[in-house]
Amino acid sequence: MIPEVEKICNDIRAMRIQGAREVAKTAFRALNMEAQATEAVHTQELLSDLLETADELASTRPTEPMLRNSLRYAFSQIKKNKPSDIIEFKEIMAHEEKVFLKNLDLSISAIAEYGAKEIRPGSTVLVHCHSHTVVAILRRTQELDKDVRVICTETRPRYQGRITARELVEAGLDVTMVVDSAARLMLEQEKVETVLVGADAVTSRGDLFNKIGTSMIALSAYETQIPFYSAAELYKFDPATLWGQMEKIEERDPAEVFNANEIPGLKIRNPAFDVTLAKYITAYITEMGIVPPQGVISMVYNKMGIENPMNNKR
Ligand code: RUB
Repeated sequence: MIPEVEKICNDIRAMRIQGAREVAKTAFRALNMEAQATEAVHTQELLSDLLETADELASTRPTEPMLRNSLRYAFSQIKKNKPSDIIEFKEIMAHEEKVFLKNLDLSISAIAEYGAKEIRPGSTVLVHCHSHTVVAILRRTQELDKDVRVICTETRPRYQGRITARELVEAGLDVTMVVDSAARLMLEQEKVETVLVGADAVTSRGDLFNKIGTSMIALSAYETQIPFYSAAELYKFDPATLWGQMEKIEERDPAEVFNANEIPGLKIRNPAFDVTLAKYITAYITEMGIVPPQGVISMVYNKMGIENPMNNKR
């Protein structure tokens, strides 16, 4: 692997690059960088080098199907185009990177449009962590002069809420930050009308994997009857869950939480994500429209142009 790609892997692990879509975009770019820098002579040799690089990239964040799906897409395009030599191989990779990134731009614009329509002018939205997709929706509400107020959690232990806060304040929104455990109180006190979070993984049952703490907020929203939305590109769908495989929850360095040496004997756990069951989710905001959790699979089949196998069952 070239040093630039090694650095990218480290940056993703250390969360200098964070948020599922940014991780996926960067991984695709890294794969192309590796292809362009190759000294391989045969296409087969380059393919096996890239498979190794892809494994390394995919292992950087275990709870990220969008990362794995984007790498899979790159290989599917290589397979489809059957490059006859290294030059053609490189051209395909460069072209596919452009296509992939352009499509992601189109998706996020569509999600921003659908999401912004769903938010009532003058209302208050509660968000958690930092999602580029959620920020895009809220920026769009600002362009539409919707005068939306935002409550954002700080998001322990890595404080991604600060990124959200900075980006939204810069976009001109009225933003208030609270500690994570104040979310329940804020829903009522601040008369929140919409809870809006991103997505790391969506399963075949429509369950959502997102930043740790999301499920507690979803439960509170359910209890207080406040609609709970997740803004999720269909690339967040994990096909492995169709066959019953559980999404892995990334467990990060305990030192992000606290220096355990200060209290000898103390144990610390640091799970990065949790699961919110479909029944607590009002809808997913996807690039193909707003759908209830049960509808995500049909959308995925639709987008990928795959016939839903259940349609043929009698
Ligand atoms: C970020 C997070 C985000 C999703 C979606 O977690 O949970 O809600 O990744 O983000 P982390 P996006 O900071 O650990 O990566 O909308 O940008 O894909």
